[in-house]
Amino acid sequence: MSRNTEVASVLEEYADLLEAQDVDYKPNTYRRAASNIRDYPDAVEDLAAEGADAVQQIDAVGESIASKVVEYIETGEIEELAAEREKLPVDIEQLTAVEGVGPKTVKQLYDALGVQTLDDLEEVARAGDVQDVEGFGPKTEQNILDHIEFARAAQERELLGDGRPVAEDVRSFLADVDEVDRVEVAGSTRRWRETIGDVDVLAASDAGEAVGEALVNWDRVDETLDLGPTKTSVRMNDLRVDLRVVVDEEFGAALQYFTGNKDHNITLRNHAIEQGKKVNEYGVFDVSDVAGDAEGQRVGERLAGETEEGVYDAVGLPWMPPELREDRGEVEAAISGDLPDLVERPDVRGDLHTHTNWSDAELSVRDMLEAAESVGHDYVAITDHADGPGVFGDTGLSDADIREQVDELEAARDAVDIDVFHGIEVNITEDGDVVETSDDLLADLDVVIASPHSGLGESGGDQTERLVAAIEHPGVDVLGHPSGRLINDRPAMQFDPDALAAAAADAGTALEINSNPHRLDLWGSVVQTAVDAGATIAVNTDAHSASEYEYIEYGVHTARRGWAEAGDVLNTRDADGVREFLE
Ligand code: DGT
Ligand code: CA
Ligand code: CA
Ligand code: ZN
Repeated sequence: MSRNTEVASVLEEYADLLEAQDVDYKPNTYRRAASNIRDYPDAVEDLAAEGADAVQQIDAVGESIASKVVEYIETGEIEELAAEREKLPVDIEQLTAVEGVGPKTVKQLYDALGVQTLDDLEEVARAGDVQDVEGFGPKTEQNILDHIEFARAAQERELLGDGRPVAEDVRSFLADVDEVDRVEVAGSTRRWRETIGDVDVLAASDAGEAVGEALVNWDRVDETLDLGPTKTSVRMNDLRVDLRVVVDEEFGAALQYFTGNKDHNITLRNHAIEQGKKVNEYGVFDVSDVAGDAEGQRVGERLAGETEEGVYDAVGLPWMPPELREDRGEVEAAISGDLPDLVERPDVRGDLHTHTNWSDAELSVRDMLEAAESVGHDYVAITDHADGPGVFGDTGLSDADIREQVDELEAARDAVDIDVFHGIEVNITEDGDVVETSDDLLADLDVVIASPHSGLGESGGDQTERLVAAIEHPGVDVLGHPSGRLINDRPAMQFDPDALAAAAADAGTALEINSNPHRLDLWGSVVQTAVDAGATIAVNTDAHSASEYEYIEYGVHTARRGWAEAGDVLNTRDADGVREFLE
């Protein structure tokens, strides 16, 4: 992969340091640029090699940011950033990961108490020193203590959205290595878990040494952690990549084993034991005639191991998609023949949540429609932000704005060959109402998404009532990113999944899977509860740019982690089917 993520986080650090010093506007300009660089489909270092002008192709990247990007790529540092770091020598990324601690708080705590790291922060909060700092109190101090653990845990796992592209690149690199017979991604990345500890890749080869050598000599690898004939580990893009090499004959068993998760493997092994069989990373073995004290992993009659299908088949089960392998009842369902027929990417026919330059995105209505058409959608909904609590600055639309947007939408409609829905994303107030958008207007629009944008995090206590009220609001069609979580940055609101699911099924309001890799909200276990209760799921991207339409893949795999079939997902229907649901 490219260095886009790395460059983005450097710019974000600069933005935080500027904000800490009370600089206006600039921090947000840098953050917007950082976010676009992170999501830019081409490698920022290639643009930088062409010069600052080329870097400016990226939306929201102006002259001064572009020259800093070039400086960073060329020298490994940015002089102005180094100066800011000297003024405020703290680990600002780590500290601002604590909910409720922003850049300005970091500066106050540094000035008053010399806090530089998360450990320092924990120490002074435990000692009760934070509440004595001017502008702080016992409540803030407790809040910090409550959220330190989450911030710490968040640093240990990476986003699937960062790991998946690396895993795919490693796989295609290894597929071209002569000594490699087969190669697959394994582990949590293959199960599409929303965060990953490391990336696991499995190769089949008779020449493990050469395969490991090939990987560590690849120019994309930043550091070799371990090199050997069966196991090689490297660091790439700040991720750990574990490569295992096995013989082709045992590839299926190894793939099954290293895909996990651990609990799924244990349940599967126990199922095998009941049949006098043994499943391990080398194969499936009939051990019914083997003496209890027989040594070794490859004992008894070998039944399977070359393919994963063979492994499951040898214990009387159908192969099951990796997304299901979380030990949430999949082995039992496989035994009784009740595995779901999971939704697939091609089933999805449109996107019901997108933004334009009418609110906080860059592209015009027409550009977003054309982009939707070019990713192959049959329809798309434009759903810009309404005014309301939690909506960034003045980017939210008033009723009058929305009425005005109709004209532009009508004009743009003719430019594309897909169905277009006009919608809005309204804000759920703390008491569950949706405000500042009149009921009349909501009734006139094709689709209304209600999302929480304020009162987020877990500090507000149980928010079930608030979310259920929004679900039951007669104007609302879809509950958007229901928990408000930002993975590793902001915890999900607390709510009761059963209550949410039942209310959604009852009211005929769809529950969103927001496909943005920073959100993936809702997620597997809650989706499974919703699907069980008969609720409808909407897999949306919340695209704020053309490239973000591609996030749909993450949403689809998240739906699969929730056992969703095509019939459970609103946007697998054709446009008329969606219209019927919305009415
Ligand atoms: P991660 O990396 O924390 O996101 O999660 P995974 O699932 O990728 O776990 P990882 O990388 O530690 O190991 C890869 C797979 O190997 C895991 O999903 C299941 C298997 N595995 C690892 N350790 C054990 C174990 O102690 N017992 C069993 N049954 N399987 C294991
Ligand atoms: Ca892993
Ligand atoms: Ca691993
Ligand atoms: Zn949105």
